[in-house]
Amino acid sequence: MLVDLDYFYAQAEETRNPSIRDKPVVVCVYSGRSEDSGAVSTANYIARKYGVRSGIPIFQAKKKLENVNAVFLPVDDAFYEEISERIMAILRSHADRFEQTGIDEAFLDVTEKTGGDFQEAKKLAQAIKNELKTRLALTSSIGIGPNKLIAKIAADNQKPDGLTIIESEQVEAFLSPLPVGRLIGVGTKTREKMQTLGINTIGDLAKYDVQKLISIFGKVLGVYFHDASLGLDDAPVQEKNEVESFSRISTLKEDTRDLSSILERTNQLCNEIYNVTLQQKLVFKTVGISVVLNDMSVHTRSRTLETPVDNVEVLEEIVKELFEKFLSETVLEARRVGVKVSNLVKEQKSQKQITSFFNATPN
Ligand code: DGT
Ligand code: CA
Ligand code: CA
Repeated sequence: MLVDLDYFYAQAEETRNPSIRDKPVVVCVYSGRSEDSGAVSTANYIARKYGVRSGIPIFQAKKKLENVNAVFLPVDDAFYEEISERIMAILRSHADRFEQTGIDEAFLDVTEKTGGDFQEAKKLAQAIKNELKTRLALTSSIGIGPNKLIAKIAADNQKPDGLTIIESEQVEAFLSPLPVGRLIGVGTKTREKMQTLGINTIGDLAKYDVQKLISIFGKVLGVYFHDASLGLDDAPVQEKNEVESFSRISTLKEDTRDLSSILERTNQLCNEIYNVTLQQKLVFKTVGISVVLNDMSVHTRSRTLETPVDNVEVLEEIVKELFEKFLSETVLEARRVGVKVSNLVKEQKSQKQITSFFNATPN
């Protein structure tokens, strides 16, 4: 199955401020050049009814939502990553094999635990949706199929809060009316090329002579397009052992610029993160902080070391230095503070911890 969270960044924002749930919510990447320059990252489904989509300019979204009580928010990556980690921990616990493919989506191979029974898989998917809902207040859409290709397309079939099951014998009927662009690997250019060949739907592609496809797109792609149009895919669900970072963020009891009250909180976050890396036998070279100030602006700072940190005191010390420096650059008060470690490597005994600390270079 493929599990994909609905309108992820905007829904994450709704969980920390439920009062915006019944309004259009638009999460934006502000470029900073002028007040409204930048693009929409994502929007909730209420805003989508007004035509707001990922990637459109912010001023266009504002125009579409003129005279509507809409909420525009800046992206807060550290917060979404933290929620993503919690989602993935839940999903992983339900899978025989697990493969995260984006901040808000993952493949779960559940063949063994369901005995290959689609009805069992459906029950499991419903249980996963319920768990995400009760524990994290998030809705998701799940697609179940005989392979990854079908599961992914099935997950997009019904959104938000969808659950679509495509059994082997339903594959052909499911795929054939869909536009070719729904296949992974068929982007705008390929789609246009296929259109000139009279191929509009996946069914058209399935009927197209494979030798002709090969002569046009080359052997590898030609064969792939042909197989994909028939729903054939035998790629395994494979754990990618490359979690890129761990982060935690937390709202302070009150807005403050007092270093010791900030550190009291960040030291807790450091300990939580450190315990996770310890469990997974990982060490890290980059330490970052994030701060939301009382004007709601978001800031990040980081430092990369030459050798990995494998000691919580060193982590706390670097976080302290980053905050000291950051506070000297602003007159505002901090509202939320976060810690993030990245550049993860498998732990090797025999590190010179103190040296690694003195080798610290800012970035
Ligand atoms: P969905 O799955 O259709 O309900 O909506 P989303 O928002 O979850 O869309 P998805 O799964 O494609 O992307 C996950 C997150 O990635 C999304 O919440 C924000 C971010 N994202 C997606 N597309 C864009 C984009 O074009 N620009 C930027 N900056 N971020 C994007
Ligand atoms: Ca999504
Ligand atoms: Ca996604």
